[in-house]
Amino acid sequence: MAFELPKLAYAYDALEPNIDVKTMEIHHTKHHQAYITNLNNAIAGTDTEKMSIEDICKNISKFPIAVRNNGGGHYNHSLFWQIMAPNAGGEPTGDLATAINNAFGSFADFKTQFATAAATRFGSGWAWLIVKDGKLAVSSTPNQDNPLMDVAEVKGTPILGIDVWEHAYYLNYQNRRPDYVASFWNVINWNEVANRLKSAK
Ligand code: MN3
Repeated sequence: MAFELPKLAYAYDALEPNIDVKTMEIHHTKHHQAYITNLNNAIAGTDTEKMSIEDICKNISKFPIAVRNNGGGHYNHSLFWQIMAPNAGGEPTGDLATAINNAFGSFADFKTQFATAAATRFGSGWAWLIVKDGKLAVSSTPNQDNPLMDVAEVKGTPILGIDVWEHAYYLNYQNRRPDYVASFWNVINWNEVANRLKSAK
């Protein structure tokens, strides 16, 4: 079974004005599709075709770089589309809010750490909120790596992630990555992040 581009649960213009329609459309249909096409080409005819994308990531050191880059790209973007939603944002509640307060002191302190990780990731990459040893932590990874990968500097289960490749924001924000990160808070689907926390524990 080849990997396929997941459908979005909302329209390309649904995250306006925080993420513009053109960026969403190109990001999903061109960038994410390219990672999937290249991943499928890299694993065609091998046993890897039977593996889940999560298991591929967890064993990524055993694979060629094309699988690392494109498999990571597929996993990361699949998560990214789900942890965003229209009419979202605000602050998390319930167990997720408690876990954030326990790990970072407050939601404001978490936001600062996450935004700093996103702003200071040099070049292309991702910033993450992960579950590590049952607790929440912030990390970042280069390129299309992610914290599931056995090569990650900080390993854990990602429950929230932001794409800080220029293709994720350049049309609307040009070089202003911090402005893009600031707008990202308006589109976070905290229900999905809370569900991922539950599954990760
Ligand atoms: Mn991207």
